[in-house]
Amino acid sequence: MTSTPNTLATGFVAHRTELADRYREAKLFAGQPLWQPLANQTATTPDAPAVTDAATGTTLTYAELLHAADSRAAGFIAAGLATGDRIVLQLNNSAEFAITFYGLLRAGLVPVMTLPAHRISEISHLAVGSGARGYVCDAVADGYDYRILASELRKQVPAIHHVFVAGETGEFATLPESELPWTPPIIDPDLPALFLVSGGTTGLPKLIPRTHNDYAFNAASSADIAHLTADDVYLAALPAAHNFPLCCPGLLGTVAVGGHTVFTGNPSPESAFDAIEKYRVTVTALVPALAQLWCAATEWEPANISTLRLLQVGGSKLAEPDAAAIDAAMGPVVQQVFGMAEGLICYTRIDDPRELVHASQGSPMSPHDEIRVVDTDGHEVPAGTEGELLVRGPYTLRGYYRAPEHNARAFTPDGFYRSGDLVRQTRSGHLAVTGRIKDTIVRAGENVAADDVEEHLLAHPAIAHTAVVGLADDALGELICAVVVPVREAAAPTLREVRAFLTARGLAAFKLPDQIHAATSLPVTSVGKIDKAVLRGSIRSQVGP
Ligand code: OOB
Repeated sequence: MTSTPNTLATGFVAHRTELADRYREAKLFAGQPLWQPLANQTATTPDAPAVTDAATGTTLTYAELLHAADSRAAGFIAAGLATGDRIVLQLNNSAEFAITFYGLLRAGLVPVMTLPAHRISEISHLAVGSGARGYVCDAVADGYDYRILASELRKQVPAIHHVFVAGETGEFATLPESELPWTPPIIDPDLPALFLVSGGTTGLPKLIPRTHNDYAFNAASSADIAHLTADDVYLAALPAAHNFPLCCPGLLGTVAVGGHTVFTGNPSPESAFDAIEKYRVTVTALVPALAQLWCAATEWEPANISTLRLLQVGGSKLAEPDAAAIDAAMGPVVQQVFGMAEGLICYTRIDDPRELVHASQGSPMSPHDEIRVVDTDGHEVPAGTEGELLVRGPYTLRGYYRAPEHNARAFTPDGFYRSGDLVRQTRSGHLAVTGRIKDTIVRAGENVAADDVEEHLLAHPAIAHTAVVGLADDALGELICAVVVPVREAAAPTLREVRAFLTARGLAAFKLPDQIHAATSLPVTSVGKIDKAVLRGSIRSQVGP
């Protein structure tokens, strides 16, 4: 086994570049550790509620959260961990998540933010890639025993010396606590504070270093755009380690303004609506499939959710009619969010006209975000034309961690990240996401964007959800296969009906589905996006190779 040096140096040290000078002159960066806002809020409003665990009803004030984080930090250090060590963090949504996350930051340890749905192949890959020395997990959550994963990880990755378990620890150590005196180490705010994992649905996830400076900027700017104040209550319903509920504005943005974050591990409307009513939640973030479910549930769920003023929806494309339907059901609450763990976040703004909020995925968070929309030759296309989105900016990565070969392809020579997303940009600077470069089907030599066909299919009154995938075919290269989930109590339309419907909507003949499969649900990734790789596999196993 090759040994990985114990270093956080990323090979692209942002603060030495001319761009970093530009950001510094614009005073974008606080030059402080990412935990600083927690310490500041504790100094000003120690008794204000900071985090609540909806499952147990436990609330910690700012003073209690900082104290709990510090005793955890002291515990990690007493266990033998040292500043700069990477720790794989895999906790479900709970107050323990916040305590442990801030504990790691206060100790100068660097969390690798994995999601509860990750399993041994992803966790061991991320542990090796980050050179981690420790792993923190729940004992059992959502019916899954993470201690089994932990044992396997210890076998596969001997560098993992420390395993800490929340709950019944089994053979492992408990989440550490120590009241020994200890002071947080001085850190370089241009080094990574944490690693996010890439959200791509193909291949193994990659490590995205986020510095103290860039991530604090992400949190503060997002809070500003959400008009977040100390009176806001943010519900973390998506997995809290994901960039969206963690920092857009999420937990970190809420802490930045002294607000209250409520964690729930159960985003179903039955459970989440009760939490909204009980804690008077004002802001939350969902993926489109959940937002649609909530929208439908407003018809039968009795809980009063009228405190909710902002429902952020992102992670995958929210279709225009669905955005309008949510507003109609819940008041003008929708904010579309098009973001990526790699950096760039686009938001619709609270005072944008509602039609724009429904029809676009927003505009970049910072005036310092530089956007290019390019054709396959890398030339910029005019406004209104579809192209690949390239981005460079103060909080967008300059390279994946320890991935020089991949970085050579993923960035332009002048440092723009090639997002792989297809977008159209309006003259006002708003972006509409039109697809993914890899999410195209090549049928008889024609390129068909899956999203394009999906949007037309969703207009069918009997179709609630759909995903369009390509299936290998000897004659045509690929066939267009539509998997549809019918609306409640409706039968899925037949292939003939769907083709007639799409033709009537003016869809080109070469984009019409060749196959249709009815399903009761669609497989989703760790954060709830449709998992097309799994879908393709299951269709293949149904119809044969
Ligand atoms: C968020 O982050 P990731 O890293 O899990 O996934 C990023 C990718 C984007 O490149 C894009 O392909 C897709 O997810 N995406 C959207 C979208 N938001 C993300 N595609 C269409 N419409 C949208 N609104 O997913 C993420 C991170 C922070 C905030 C929000 C989402």
